[in-house]
Amino acid sequence: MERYWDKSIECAPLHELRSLQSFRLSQTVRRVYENVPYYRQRMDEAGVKPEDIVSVKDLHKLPFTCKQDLRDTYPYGLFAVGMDKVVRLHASSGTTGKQIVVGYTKNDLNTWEECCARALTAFGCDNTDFMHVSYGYGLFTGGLGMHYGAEHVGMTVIPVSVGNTKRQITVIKDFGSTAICCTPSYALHLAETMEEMGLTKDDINLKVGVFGAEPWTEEMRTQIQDKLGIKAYDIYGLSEVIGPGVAYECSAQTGMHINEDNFIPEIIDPDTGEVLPDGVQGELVFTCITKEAFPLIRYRTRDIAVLKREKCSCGRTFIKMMKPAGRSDDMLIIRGVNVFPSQVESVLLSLGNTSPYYQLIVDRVNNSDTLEIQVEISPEMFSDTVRSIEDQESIIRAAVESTLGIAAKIKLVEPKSLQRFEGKAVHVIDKRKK
Ligand code: DLL
Repeated sequence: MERYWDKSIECAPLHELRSLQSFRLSQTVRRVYENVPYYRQRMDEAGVKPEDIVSVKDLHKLPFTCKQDLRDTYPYGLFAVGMDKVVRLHASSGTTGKQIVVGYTKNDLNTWEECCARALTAFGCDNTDFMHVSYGYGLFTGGLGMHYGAEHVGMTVIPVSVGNTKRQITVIKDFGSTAICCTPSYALHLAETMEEMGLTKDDINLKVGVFGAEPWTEEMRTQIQDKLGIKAYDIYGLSEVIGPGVAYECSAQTGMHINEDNFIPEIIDPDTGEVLPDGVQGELVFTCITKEAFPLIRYRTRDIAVLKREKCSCGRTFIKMMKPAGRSDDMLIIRGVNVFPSQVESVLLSLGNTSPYYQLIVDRVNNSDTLEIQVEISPEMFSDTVRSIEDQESIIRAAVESTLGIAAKIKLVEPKSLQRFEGKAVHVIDKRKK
């Protein structure tokens, strides 16, 4: 039976949800106009006044906010309350440039806990569960976000953070963890380490995995579920908007429901900014309508996704976002063709006997882009003949070419020779960016 944290809102009729969103949006816009000079200036430039925004239908009149705006106002320029009301700061990892800072009031932390509690309840967790948190604690929102969300549900939280994988497995085994949250790539690394320690999924008590913070494919889900003996769920979020819990899967696992009473999503054409209809792929944009300290207006996430409002078997009415293909800044353009690392992952894992560890190396030789895909072979294949390894390379080459539409050099490498990651995995080395 489907379980809800707050059925009245998660399954609210659409017209009720819309009027709540419209009310909260108009209030938020008024507040940022009054309290944040940056928003006031941008709205004045666009010729929009707070009174022009009375419903969700008016959203498109507002200017976008992008990562550069956050950098330009670093550190606190977009905060809408005084620092005396701010009780927590987090920061984005800053892998794609200068870091940005986000702030939370006490109410914002409550909102965040609620969002994560809804997700965990949809995943079947309750106060009888033990939650092993292996997201990093610190400025990254993964650790503390899931920590307080799980406590809110009443789960027994085990705040392990990242690192020391063998010890993590001992903790999972000895403390009887029934749920785990970490990046999907780290879940695979845990499974691999467990095997090295001579343990199987029958030696642990895990039932549920809460995975997000990086793109992962359905094929990866199958591998993780098989290796750890769990049901793996997807959770989405970003620091700028609140952290994990912006969207979450339900039992249907056909997309993630967005907590629409807090965040209004839109999909836009990343080149023109035009709002696209549901079902069309584009860049995901969020407007925060309940946040006090850091209420972003039409924030361009750079995540490429599709929104679908359809009747869900779980009963929730919140719109669903399909698994994001990746970020527009992770998208590689190789000889004019758009390539997401997640597409390569999908091809590799669908072929069966390759491992989920891979790396894309992009370079430019004689003014032409080159793509090499290094894939770890499974330990069983390692003992095979050179001939059969070559055969495997050509099978992968053909599959990659037919899916991506470009040729790639495939290089099979020894088991465990590629780097493992405790947080977000890095799958691309782009030497053209030197
Ligand atoms: O990664 C927050 C988070 C922590 C989400 C734990 C889920 C679980 P940032 O470090 O700001 O915040 O990175 C946000 O990560 O824009 C996406 O590109 C990517 N991302 C997050 N969740 C998913 C997901 C956290 N489920 C960026 N699938 C986002 C694909 C995801 N990508």
